[in-house]
Amino acid sequence: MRHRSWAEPWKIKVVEPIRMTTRAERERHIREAGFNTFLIKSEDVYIDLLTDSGTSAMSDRQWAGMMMGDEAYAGSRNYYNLERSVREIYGYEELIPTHQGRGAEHLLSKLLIKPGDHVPGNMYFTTTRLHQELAGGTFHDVIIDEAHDPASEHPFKGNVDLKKLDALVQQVGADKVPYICVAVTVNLAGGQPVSLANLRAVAEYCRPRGIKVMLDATRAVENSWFIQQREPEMRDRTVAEILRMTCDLTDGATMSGKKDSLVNIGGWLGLRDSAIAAKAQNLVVVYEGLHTYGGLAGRDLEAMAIGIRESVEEEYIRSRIGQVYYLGERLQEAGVPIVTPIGGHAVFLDAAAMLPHIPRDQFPAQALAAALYVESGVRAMERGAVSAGRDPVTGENRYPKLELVRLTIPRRVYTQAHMDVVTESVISLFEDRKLVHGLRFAYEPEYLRFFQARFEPVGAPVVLESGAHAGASVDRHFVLNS
Ligand code: PM9
Repeated sequence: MRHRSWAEPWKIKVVEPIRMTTRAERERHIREAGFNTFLIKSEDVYIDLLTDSGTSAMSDRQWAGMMMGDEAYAGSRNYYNLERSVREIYGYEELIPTHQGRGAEHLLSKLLIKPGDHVPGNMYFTTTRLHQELAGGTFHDVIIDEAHDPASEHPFKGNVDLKKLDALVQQVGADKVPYICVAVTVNLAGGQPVSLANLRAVAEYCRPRGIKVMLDATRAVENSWFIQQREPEMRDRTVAEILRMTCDLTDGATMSGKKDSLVNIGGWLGLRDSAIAAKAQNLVVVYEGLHTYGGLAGRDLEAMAIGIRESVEEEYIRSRIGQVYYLGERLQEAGVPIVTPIGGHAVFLDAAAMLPHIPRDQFPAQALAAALYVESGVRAMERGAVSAGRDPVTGENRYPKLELVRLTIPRRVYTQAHMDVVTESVISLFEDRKLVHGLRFAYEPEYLRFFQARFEPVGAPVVLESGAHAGASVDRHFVLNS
């Protein structure tokens, strides 16, 4: 059959202008930002691939819903609409809204973890692990080894290694393991999915031992699409059915609605156990707001209630991940080292493979993200040693096997032409990669350092001297001296 192109199942109604800067301007901006892309002003970014969190374009239905916000302090109708969406689509009876995902992680960690407990998970996530540690727990990575290998083609690189989980439980005792957190997909492994068979095996292992299974459902819709594509017996199931089957295996979930649910703000904690839910409803008023708004306006609750339903439409999810694949495949064709298989929300550049001349303690991924911005105005994010932070006991830097730069695709925001520009920008940087130099900390905050840290160049020059790039009119010869 002849190949037929696909297109997004929407057309554009409102546009937001973006502006290309000159290379000299970007050189100044990155320096002022301490070589941290989080500290660059959004108006100085051309194509913003920092994150897929809260960056989605909402639909006309969602915007219409925003006008139906019931801003009563208590019992807003939008809360009940959200409750209905979560019950029908995710299947959790008990809903505690929070301002975003980490609000739910905070509540869950405080409720279930006692000091001295151990919490296994399929690779760490920054905010998740921090809340577990702040509650007195110790995180243990029980993901399969393939997840730490950027070149492994394992179709479900997010899977839990049951042997690692069992070894931990044997070592510390099941009574010290309140729950396992299973993230679907696994962000820091490259947006890699977990199979339904694996999650079922985890649940079967945990249930008789009294260990709860908590889902990080942040990108569970995207995970469901991968299950549909890659798990043969799931081929004829809808994404919505697979999502529900996934959640049915778990005791609860934390959710950042800012990703899958196509909203700019919002999250929730979903539970089945009404006794734990009552405690969570009590705790949410301490940290977020009343249990029927959880730190959100009524209009935000409504946008999320609608976004949840839109997120499981087959044509939408196909085009969403299709766009990520479009970018990833163009980069692969050009020989740029990326994490494989391509993930659900982002293409991850393998900075360690691209910049072998930069030692790990000079943060190659941080340097690469800074260089990409200078090269092209494309903003990406470091996902390597800077994100991993320091070990809370030894104070030493943690060096995960993966040292990555994440090109994160916002949902329904950019076109294929933007992806082409990003492709050209990365290829151009790849050709000049030897000109990228390392960084060291100039300022290192205590918590989640990647957000606010500042860096300075090690030696000189730092980033690029030359190279073709998207802003063809700008000066192609510059040096950033330390
Ligand atoms: N993820 C991301 O860009 C935003 C903050 S970190 C730069 O990937 C998972 C799997 C996430 C996540 C946020 C959260 C926290 C929990 N789990 O940002 O608090 O990817 O809504 O969610 C980000 P909130």
